[in-house]
Amino acid sequence: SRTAVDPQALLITVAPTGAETAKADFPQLPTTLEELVRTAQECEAAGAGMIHVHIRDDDHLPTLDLGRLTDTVQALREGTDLVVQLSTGGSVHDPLEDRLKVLDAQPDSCSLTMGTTNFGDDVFSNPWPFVCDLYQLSQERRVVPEFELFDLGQVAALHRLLDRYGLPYGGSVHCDLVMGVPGGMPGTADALVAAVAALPEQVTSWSATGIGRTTLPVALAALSKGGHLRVGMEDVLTIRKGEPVESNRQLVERAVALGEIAQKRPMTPAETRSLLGIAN
Ligand code: KMH
Ligand code: ZN
Repeated sequence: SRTAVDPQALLITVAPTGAETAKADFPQLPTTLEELVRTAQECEAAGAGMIHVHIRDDDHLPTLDLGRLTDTVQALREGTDLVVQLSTGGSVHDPLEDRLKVLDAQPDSCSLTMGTTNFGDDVFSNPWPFVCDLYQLSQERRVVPEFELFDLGQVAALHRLLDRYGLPYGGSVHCDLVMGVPGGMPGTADALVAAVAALPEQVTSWSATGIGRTTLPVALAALSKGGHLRVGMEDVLTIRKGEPVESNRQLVERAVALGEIAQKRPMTPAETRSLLGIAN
């Protein structure tokens, strides 16, 4: 059974890299293993409990290379206590087979997007049979999924998935609302309230993130509804209008400050493990 988690503890997940931004356009983006581990350490010290990881190759391009993913999980475990979540979303160009193989790197957690989404001019493909295969694989491999919800229809898909295949490994159900993607639900308080109201009863915790200029409205709405926060350069590249983000730590520090206003304190990695049902 899960240990009760302090209701005043706020989980801050950092998503430091993503797959969409080019290093050449944004040199602060952590793309090498060394940069990623240093970023993770800084963000952990600032108050993050979990890291959502996309990796890059030697040319700083997105990759799902299994050797690199495995080395990354190991390096993050050695260098930090953060819960390590690997993205199974990858980039919009990654084949579904490669995205399933991400679980071979044995992360603590994996992202699992609940449906296909228009993603700017691209399509982020998550056909239902793939969602089911990835979910069952996460149960087999004992990897705790984080359900990524880009749209209200994906909340309905989560009901179907849990009804059909039961609870995730570990027994917790943690979701992340990814709002404000052009093609997904808007990053507004109204949309957040609607999505949270529609979550399945099995959900034990949720976070939210708003892309780009929706980052603050979504964070403030999430805090007021009792949710957790995801922040990082995967989702936003400016700290305020016209001012580029200097580091992921800066975004984590801002999340901690927002949490303090809401009388929350950062959740530790150990508490995050307890929240998500991840074995120590
Ligand atoms: N890069 C996006 C196409 C995830 O990490 O699972 C998908 C994404 C979601 O970032
Ligand atoms: Zn991602």
